[in-house]
Amino acid sequence: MKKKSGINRRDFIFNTAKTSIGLTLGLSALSNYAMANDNQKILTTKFDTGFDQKPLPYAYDALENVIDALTMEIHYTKHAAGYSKNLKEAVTTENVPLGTSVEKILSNISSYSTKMRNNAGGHYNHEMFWQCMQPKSLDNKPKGKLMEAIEKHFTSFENFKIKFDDAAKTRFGSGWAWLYADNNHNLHIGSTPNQDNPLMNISEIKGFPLLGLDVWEHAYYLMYQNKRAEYVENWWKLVNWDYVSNRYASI
Ligand code: MN3
Repeated sequence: MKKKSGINRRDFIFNTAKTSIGLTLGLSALSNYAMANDNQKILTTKFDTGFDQKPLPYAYDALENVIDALTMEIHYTKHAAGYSKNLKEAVTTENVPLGTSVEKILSNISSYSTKMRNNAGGHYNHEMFWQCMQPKSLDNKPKGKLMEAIEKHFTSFENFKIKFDDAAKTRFGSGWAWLYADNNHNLHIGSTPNQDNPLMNISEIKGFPLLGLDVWEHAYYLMYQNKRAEYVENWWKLVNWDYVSNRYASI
């Protein structure tokens, strides 16, 4: 993986511009500007999320035995559809400039309403979640550079799964478990409450999400009831590692 170090000419010009803007607008404006631009680096990927739902990449019943068809249908057509609809409403009400991406909104989410936070997060998380899964395969493991990075950061794939499972099982109430990368491509595991995610400037964990697991009860309750751990364990059979690898390669 390429690492960026030192100050090149472009950074120098950019930082100089930042300083002049800081002098004009005052220090708090400077720190907001700097924060938005630090996040920007990691947001510029080919995985930009639109405001509308993309079609589900498989049938509702394609994940049966791990996630039942009715759960998938309600999850996609009711819960996730609601986040997309409410996000678009919030974008209109809060006069978000035309052309602003969902990612950009998330990176500056502290400037918006709770409605925006819940629904921009909800929409982004679900659009990613559907792609993170595929009909189950037998030997389901990451390959290549992603596997190397997982082994480097978590010792082994098994150890990585234990840590991720722990993040998913111990998230109290509703939320998400994440594998995410920081700007130096180091991998981390963590969880967020509700529909928050690591792209949000208010999140305790920050970075680019590579793999996300929905641990809201609506994601598993019909089949697993209170047994979240069983859902999490079964869910590994569905992970679309090619998609996760592509996200990793995009940063
Ligand atoms: Mn959900």
